[in-house]
Amino acid sequence: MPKILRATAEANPNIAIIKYWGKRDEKLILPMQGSNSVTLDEQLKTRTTVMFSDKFRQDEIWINNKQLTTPEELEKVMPQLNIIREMAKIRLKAKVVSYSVTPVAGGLAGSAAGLAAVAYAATNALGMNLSISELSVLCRLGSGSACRSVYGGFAEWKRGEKADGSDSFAVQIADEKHWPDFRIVVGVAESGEKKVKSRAGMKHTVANSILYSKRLEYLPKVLKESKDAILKKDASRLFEIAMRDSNDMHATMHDTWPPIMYLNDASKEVIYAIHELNQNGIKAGYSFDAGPNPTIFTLDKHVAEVKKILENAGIKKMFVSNVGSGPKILKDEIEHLIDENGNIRKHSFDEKKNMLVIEY
Ligand code: 2P0
Repeated sequence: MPKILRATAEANPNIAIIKYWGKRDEKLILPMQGSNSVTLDEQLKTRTTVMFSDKFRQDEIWINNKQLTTPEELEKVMPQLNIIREMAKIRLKAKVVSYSVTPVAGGLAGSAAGLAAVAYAATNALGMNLSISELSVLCRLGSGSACRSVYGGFAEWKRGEKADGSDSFAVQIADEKHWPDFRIVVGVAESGEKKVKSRAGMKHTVANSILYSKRLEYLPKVLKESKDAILKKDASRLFEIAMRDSNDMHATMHDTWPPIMYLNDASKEVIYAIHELNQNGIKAGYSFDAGPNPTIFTLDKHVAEVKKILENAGIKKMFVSNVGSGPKILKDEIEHLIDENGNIRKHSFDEKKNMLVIEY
């Protein structure tokens, strides 16, 4: 019987503390600057099964039970798959079936978990034995922020200097056990598709923002300071750096022409309320990616107050996450989203049980 080239991986999203916003190489996805992040726990994970087979006539990519068909939808995963095929020296077509608990494209780092899970599942299906740095590069070639999801805990994506991108990958700052009372409260203010996708938004910013060059000047210093604050578990220092960096990134977005504005009224209400909470000492720090959904970094003892703030801003749906772990490979037959014959298994997310249910 021919060997089944199939594997299933799960990966967790990461939330940037020092944000990545801008590329120096569009094709290789090389950033203008370093960034760092914290990996979320399994509540917002993505599970992906990849199978290669000579039975498949064409590549098929499915996310949350919907087949991706347009070039725009396929622009991240296809280059990544093609690079993996090239590395493994195979031409077999692939079926990729993914389920993401993260609202896709809602500015909630969904593509990071998604592209990390594809890289892990595809390379595992082909029996490729890659180092974690090589895997991080492969994740990066799908989506920049995905390269930080290869680690649990806190990670830094090195800008790198080389033109081929071989030194632009993530390294771990501290693992998931380092800071047990660290919490990330993720509010879902909006889960719809955003107006300007990150990829287009950052390109526009690099090309048009006058403030952007100033951002690049100050980032090396805060990258170092934030790493130091993580290692020392200096919460108030880290939360202040995170808020300032989020504000700075959004300032460069507003500074483009025409401007890009991802924050909405609820986001702004959260910003004001967190500053009020922090009046007598910093208890929490907000951070916004390319969307209106607030992410609040805080400590366990302040979670209740933070949740109240989000609720008061009209945000009903939220996740309180611990610091999470890196990707894992699932080996049980029942866990694959594609069966041995290449058929997609029916699957859906059971909100009540808070778990992915697969028909087997
Ligand atoms: C980040 N974001 O560091 C920043 C903060 C959004 C704001 O990484 O073009 O989906 O695939 O490299 O990784 C979103 O951009 O963009 C992002 P590509 P990606 O998390």
